[in-house]
Amino acid sequence: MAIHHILHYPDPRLRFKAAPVARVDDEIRMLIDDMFETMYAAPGIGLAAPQINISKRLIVIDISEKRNEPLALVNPEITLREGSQKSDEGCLSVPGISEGVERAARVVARGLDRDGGALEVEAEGLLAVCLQHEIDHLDGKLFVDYLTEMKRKRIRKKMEKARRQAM
Ligand code: GNR
Ligand code: NI
Repeated sequence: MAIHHILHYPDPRLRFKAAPVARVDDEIRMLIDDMFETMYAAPGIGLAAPQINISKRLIVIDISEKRNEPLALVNPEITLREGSQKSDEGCLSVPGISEGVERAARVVARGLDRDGGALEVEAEGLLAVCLQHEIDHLDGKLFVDYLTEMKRKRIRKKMEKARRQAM
């Protein structure tokens, strides 16, 4: 297993639309294991493959306190959205920033599990937020896109400055 480097906003590679996974094989399962390792190490409650520069439709999530309820979804899709909730979001690709975002309160998502079987997840609260946040990553969308242009610009400047200072 390996911990991967996480891309930071405004890296253009975070904006690509990721390609569907054709077959859930051992290579995909290894990638899922690496994504969990990277997410737990970060630490984060979710990770999408594009964040580690892999343009495939793969997400992993664990919102449990004990970090022992891993959920991996291949080619995930949201099939139902209901209601709305506003909550503070962060992103491993936008470190140090937390802002309120309005999302659906309840969602149903479906995809494939690590064995290639069909998996449907009904979610509300934080899990619903996380599913929407991760699936957005697969379409090149970031939580900062829901903020005002002024806030997004301020965040982008801050990230660019942090990058310059790290060089
Ligand atoms: O670790 C994460 N925390 C988080 C908090 C509130 C809403 C969404 C998230 S997802 C984020 C990890 C991440 O960037 N996943 O793409
Ligand atoms: Ni994120």
